[in-house]
Amino acid sequence: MNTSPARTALRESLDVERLRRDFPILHQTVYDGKPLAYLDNAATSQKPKAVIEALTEYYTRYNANVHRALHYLGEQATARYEEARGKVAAFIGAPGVANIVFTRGTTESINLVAYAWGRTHVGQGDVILATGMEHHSNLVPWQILAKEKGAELKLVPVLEDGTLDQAAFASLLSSRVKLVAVTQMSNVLGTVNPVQAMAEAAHGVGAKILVDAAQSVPHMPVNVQELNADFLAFSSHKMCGPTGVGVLYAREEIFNAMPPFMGGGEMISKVHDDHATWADLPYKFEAGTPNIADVIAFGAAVDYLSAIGMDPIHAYEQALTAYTVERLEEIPHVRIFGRAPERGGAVSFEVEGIHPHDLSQYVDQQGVAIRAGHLCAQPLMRRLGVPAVSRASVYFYNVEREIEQLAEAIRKAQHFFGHG
Ligand code: 7TS
Repeated sequence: MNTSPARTALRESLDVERLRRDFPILHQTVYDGKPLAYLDNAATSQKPKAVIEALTEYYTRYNANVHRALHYLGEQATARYEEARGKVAAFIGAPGVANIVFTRGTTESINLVAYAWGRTHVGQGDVILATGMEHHSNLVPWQILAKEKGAELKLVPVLEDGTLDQAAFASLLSSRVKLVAVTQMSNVLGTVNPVQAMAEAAHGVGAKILVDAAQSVPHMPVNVQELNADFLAFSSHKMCGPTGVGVLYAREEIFNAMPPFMGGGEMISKVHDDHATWADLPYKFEAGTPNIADVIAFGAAVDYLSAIGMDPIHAYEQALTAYTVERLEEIPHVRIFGRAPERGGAVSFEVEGIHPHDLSQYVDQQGVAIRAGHLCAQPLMRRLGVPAVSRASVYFYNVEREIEQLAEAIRKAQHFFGHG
């Protein structure tokens, strides 16, 4: 009988077995009858019935284009679409709906900032400061911008324990820095970065801060005003919502000072033969017919998470992550990457002598879904000195027995591949 503190904390938090019943996909066996253990939540989360039903309901009862149709269905669709915006604004503590632009995902949100804000606010000799643990989607857009503008892109180094080198960050800050682009939680190391303090420091030199919240908003309470973020980006699909929807939050005065990203229908006020004026926020940044169905279902996902509460979700995941680390550490020849004191539920590791791709394929045959590869963080892989890692990532619907299934599968893999 295991009586670890992690296990005790787990027992005392969420009623996970009840919540699991909301997720039809979790209750199946794969291959020759292995129970499915889905531990790839950092890539995408599963969807509860309420979200799946919101999609079906939209298409069966009130499918219509938004913001234009003066008929019953159009008004229903518009009302639900805008309701979702209000739910998202409240969920992240934004002052209002003008701060919330719907995009296709975190990647598009960051590119919107790079194109619309970056091209007007970053010039020759300016500095963009990102970090050595960014996902490619919070790095490549800045590389493109820096190259085009003759600006310099610098990276805050990652320390041995998986935290950012805050002394280096302080020394890299100067009046030349126009933007600090940082992830709130690393999708590889799990590290939670002190973005509130980093925002204060960035503002101290007159820079803006963009927070990549793709891995934080789904897992912990996030309040944009407490963080003092200028921009914040995240994706619906990592937080129980559908794919194809993301959010860009920005301060109103920043959005107002930005030109549009894309031109087209719905983002205009008046169009003349040779020029146009722009719609009010947030519509200025939502050209064309938006992803109506998925935005509405995303609203249902936000309702679902809010009803459970982000504090209990966070507490449960902290305990389950600690339990995951404990179980993996017991296995000989397993090395975990990242030891940050503040961390979330992405646990990357290597098993000596077994390539991460072979390992993930082997554990998959045992019913366990994990991810292997560079995890869209090649600069960080170089820093870690590995071409790829294996990663288990939990959400609030995961349970101890799935972690045990993973540990057992790794031990079996060690026998199979003749290591350990
Ligand atoms: N930023 C971070 C920190 C991420 O983890 C991801 C996706 C993105 C941005 C991009 O989000 P998207 O919704 O626009 O694709 N991360 C992962 C992952 O770790 N495995 O698959 C996708």
